[in-house]
Amino acid sequence: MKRRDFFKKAVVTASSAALGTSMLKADVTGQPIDNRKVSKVAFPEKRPLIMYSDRPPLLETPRDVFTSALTPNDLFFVRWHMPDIPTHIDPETFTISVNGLVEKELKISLNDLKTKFEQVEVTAVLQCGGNSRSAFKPIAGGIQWGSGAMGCATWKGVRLSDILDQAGLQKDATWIGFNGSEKAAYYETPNFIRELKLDELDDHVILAYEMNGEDLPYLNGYPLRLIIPGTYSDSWVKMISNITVTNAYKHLFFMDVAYRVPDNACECETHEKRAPKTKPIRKMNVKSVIGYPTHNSIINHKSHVVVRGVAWDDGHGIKQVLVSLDGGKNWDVALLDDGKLGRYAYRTFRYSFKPNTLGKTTIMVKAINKIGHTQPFAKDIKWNHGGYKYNGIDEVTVEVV
Ligand SMILES: Nc1nc2c(c(=O)[nH]1)N[C@H]1C(S)=C(S)[C@@H](COP(=O)(O)O)O[C@H]1N2
Ligand SMILES: [Mo]
Repeated sequence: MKRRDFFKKAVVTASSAALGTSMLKADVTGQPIDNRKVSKVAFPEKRPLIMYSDRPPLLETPRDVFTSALTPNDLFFVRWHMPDIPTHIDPETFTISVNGLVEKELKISLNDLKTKFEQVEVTAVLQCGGNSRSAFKPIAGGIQWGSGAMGCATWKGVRLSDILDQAGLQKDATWIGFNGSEKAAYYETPNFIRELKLDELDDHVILAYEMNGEDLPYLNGYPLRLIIPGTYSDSWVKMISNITVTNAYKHLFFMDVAYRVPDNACECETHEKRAPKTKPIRKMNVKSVIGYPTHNSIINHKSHVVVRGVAWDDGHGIKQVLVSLDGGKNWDVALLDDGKLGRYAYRTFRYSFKPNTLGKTTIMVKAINKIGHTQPFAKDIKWNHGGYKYNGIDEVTVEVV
């Protein structure tokens, strides 16, 4: 660009900013960045993943893993807010304490947890509220995740309600705080604590020690983590050391500032005009991700291609997954798996076609849930400054040769 043209352009931008509303049009949201390479190094119990930071560990699962309903433990994404994660936990001496407004304070060992309570299992999607954040334009604050800040596993553990029953709640108990075991590197940073209102917690909420039939991987919260099916995972506290029952909400950084969206009907705002009120992100919206093929794959002309991927929501259940090969004009129904893993799990889908035109082909996928909610086109996604809850229609572009 010539210098003169640059100035011309700068003038155009300035005048459209003055118009205000035309700035809104510039806030077009696109597709998440989903073709990043995996790191050359791997963390213990993990295969190489897409790495954003090693301290704290921030690891993303590559898109091509999302062709099966269960995400393998060693490919499961990792997100920690604080760098100082304990490096050693002794399962023989580990206990979790339950205190605060309870009749009887408890200290439960792992062994007690596994032998003295009813053992339950739930298959559920764990998705960070910031998953796919890299799609937001202008850029939204936080890790620029592609679509792999999520996974689905079968979690085994004990119902939180059974533990609270054993402790016995006092009459004015209203909030339950969960502490992670890690520490911040600087004393100004608060520890990772989440508070949940008692009435938000149902029987599906469990304290899990097992993931897909094995101990939790260390980085996914060994030896115990909270599982809250249907909700974004910011409250699924890992490496829980302590459960404290209170009668008043304490103002906590991770509850008051992060993982919140505008408290208005569209849950949206603009870069220039922030929404005055916010609310926690909580329930997941309906979404689907294509696992195969991936971006820029080479596909043979007239060969038999089976598009595969996963779809999920907050537990209402997926009704249909639709595929478009013409930019979203026509949609065709994909085949869904039998749904045996339950309403909180991924439903896998498949869709066969024979590419009959050469060159670039874009495959688009959208899911519809049982209450009729679906995914908007990426360009119609509403912006929020935290970059949360992205669920635009997914697409990959392949090369037919
Ligand atoms: N103790 C602790 N638990 C935590 C967090 C954390 O930083 N510390 N991050 C939360 C967030 S924001 C996410 S997305 C999930 C990530 O879980 P994973 O690392 O098992 O994928 O853990 C949640 N639980
Ligand atoms: Mo998260």
